[in-house]
Amino acid sequence: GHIGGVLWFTGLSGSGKSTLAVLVEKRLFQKGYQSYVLDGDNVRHGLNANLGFSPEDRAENIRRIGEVAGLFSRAGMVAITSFISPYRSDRDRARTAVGSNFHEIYIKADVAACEGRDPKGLYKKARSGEIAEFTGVSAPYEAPENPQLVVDTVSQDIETCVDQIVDYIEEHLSL
Ligand code: GGZ
Repeated sequence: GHIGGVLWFTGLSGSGKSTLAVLVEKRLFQKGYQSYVLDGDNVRHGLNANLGFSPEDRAENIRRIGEVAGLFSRAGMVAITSFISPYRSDRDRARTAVGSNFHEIYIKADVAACEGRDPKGLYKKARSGEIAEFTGVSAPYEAPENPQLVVDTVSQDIETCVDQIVDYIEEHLSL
């Protein structure tokens, strides 16, 4: 039957989460599935506009996103969440809020690779101290220990990564 799910992307800034989220959403749309990307643009600017990047604010950011993603999932849609979500405990809480149908997908790229890309110049600002508590530079990133899927964006091109995620979805979500 048609049931929804949550594809919970986690990874550093610049790892490719948002790029992949949008491309996966497009592929799901072409297959006739309802999906929706939750990301900084539509969540941090709205629902979570009062939150910053302290550990407490990140925890609350992820808590709310977990609840919203759970609602999408229960409405029968596939929510693709694109947030760094650096703390294991916060991701585990999101998993609990969603229930089964939570799929943790590690968008894997190390700090050196992300810093080399630095599309928005944020790593540069983090190194100079202009941005404080920047994940991977001056704030921690706790890599997933048992993710459902690891997508390596350093050693694979973007289309291969999209294919890997879509293949996973077709195998593990009952859409
Ligand atoms: C990390 C920051 C920070 C700090 C602003 N640390 O590359 P981006 O710009 O578009 O993605 C980053 C985004 C991270 O927000 P999340 O909601 O995903 O973070 S978390 O899950 O940890 O709550 C980056 C920008 O916001 N950004 N300051 N200090 N990223």
